[in-house]
Amino acid sequence: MIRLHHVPESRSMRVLWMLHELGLDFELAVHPFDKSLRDPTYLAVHPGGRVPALEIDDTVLFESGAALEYLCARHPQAGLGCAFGHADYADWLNWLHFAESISQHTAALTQQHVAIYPAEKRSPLVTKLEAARLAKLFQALDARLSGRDTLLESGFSAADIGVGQALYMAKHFVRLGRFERLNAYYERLSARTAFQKSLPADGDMRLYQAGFYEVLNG
Ligand SMILES: N[C@@H](CCC(=O)N[C@@H](CS)C(=O)NCC(=O)O)C(=O)O
Repeated sequence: MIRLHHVPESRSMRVLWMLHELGLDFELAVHPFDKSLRDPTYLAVHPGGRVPALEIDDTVLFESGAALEYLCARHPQAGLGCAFGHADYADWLNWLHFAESISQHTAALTQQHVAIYPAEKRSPLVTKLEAARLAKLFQALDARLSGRDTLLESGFSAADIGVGQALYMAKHFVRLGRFERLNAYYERLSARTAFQKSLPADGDMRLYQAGFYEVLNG
């Protein structure tokens, strides 16, 4: 039994994308992005009341990076992971978890632009600093992609799934078009069938109502 607890357009999308890449059968439990994530029934699955939570038989993975690593180890034939001793192993780990470096700033920006009410409580300074820090990470990725189509020498991997999904969220706050290689990379990733299948379904609640949120004026 595989069950993914998911909020559309959130970090759980990276696990959803991975499940689709692997072609597995699974159940999708779609949650609203609200305080129901802190209900005792859900806290029994994810102790922090967050998404994703991936249930596989009696095991629960409640960190997106851990879930991707676990699925890679469980399905080595798919070639999305990288074994210790492989020339790309350290790069695979670094870039797989780089997704979370991106997502922490995206989460801060989502909070500022989307979650905080009333709007006058939002901080122009925080939006400026967090967008600048995100842009610095985009710059690092753009440099990494010089002469490469994927983050690893050995080709498409779970690292591209983690980072590609992080970019899906982050591009609401820093424009990818400023970074030519990164933009082309994201275009390639988002054209994948499994990525398309991980997008919100018709009628799903959206985290982002706007395509882009400018730094606030203060
Ligand atoms: N490091 C965790 C972060 C999980 C996380 O914070 N997820 C967000 C959605 S992107 C969430 O569930 N937020 C709910 C909340 O803050 O109440 C992971 O990668 O799984």
